[in-house]
Amino acid sequence: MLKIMQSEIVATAVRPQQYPEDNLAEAAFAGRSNVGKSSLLNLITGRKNLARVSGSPGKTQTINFYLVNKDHDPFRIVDLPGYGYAKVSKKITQDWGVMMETFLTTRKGLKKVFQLVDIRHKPTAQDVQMYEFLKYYNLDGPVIATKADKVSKREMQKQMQIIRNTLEMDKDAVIIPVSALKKTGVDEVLEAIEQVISQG
Ligand SMILES: Nc1nc2c(ncn2[C@@H]2O[C@H](COP(=O)(O)OP(=O)(O)OP(=O)(O)O)[C@@H](O)[C@H]2O)c(=O)[nH]1
Ligand SMILES: [Mg+2]
Repeated sequence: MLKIMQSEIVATAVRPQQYPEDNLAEAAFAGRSNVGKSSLLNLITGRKNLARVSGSPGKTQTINFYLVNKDHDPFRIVDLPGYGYAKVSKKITQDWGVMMETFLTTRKGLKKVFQLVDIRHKPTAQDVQMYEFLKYYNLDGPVIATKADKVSKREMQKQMQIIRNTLEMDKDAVIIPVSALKKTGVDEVLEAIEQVISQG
């Protein structure tokens, strides 16, 4: 079982020249702004403030690279900037698109992208678009249903089925419910990361 012993931010990028230069294996987190990407990173690394978390959407606007376990079987987790929050200019939306597409289509060490969706809601049109894009490039990894503490056990099953149907996930594709608040789902996410990182 993967254990995260050590983690640190190693790059903050908006363009490829700012990416780490080597092709170390990477897994990335994508999803709507405010869905809980940075919180998930903090949860699995056991670090409260590794990635900045905020109540106001649009906190992470750069591609942030985190080096994990640098002394033993190192890999990177990449926290991607969120999409879908209101009040952004057309220019920022365009820049976001270029930044994401460039990263997702050129990154040699990138194994899979974990798509995060809020367990309470049906995935948005942008979530669907994002997941389709990932599938097209064979980058679709497990889907993470965040904020699982906000629903009952029964509701959880129902919502997961809605997520599966709306994203048109493959039968064998996995959804992992996670709560950063209750600290649940960590082992499942670590196991999924281990699997993704070790793939050829
Ligand atoms: N109840 C609950 N709240 C959560 C959970 N995960 C995140 N949040 C809250 O949701 C808000 C946004 O979390 P972030 O981790 O900053 O979200 P993000 O996806 O990184 O957002 P951007 O950086 O804007 O893309 C914060 O107020 C978090 O405390 C969770 O599992 N349960
Ligand atoms: Mg963030």
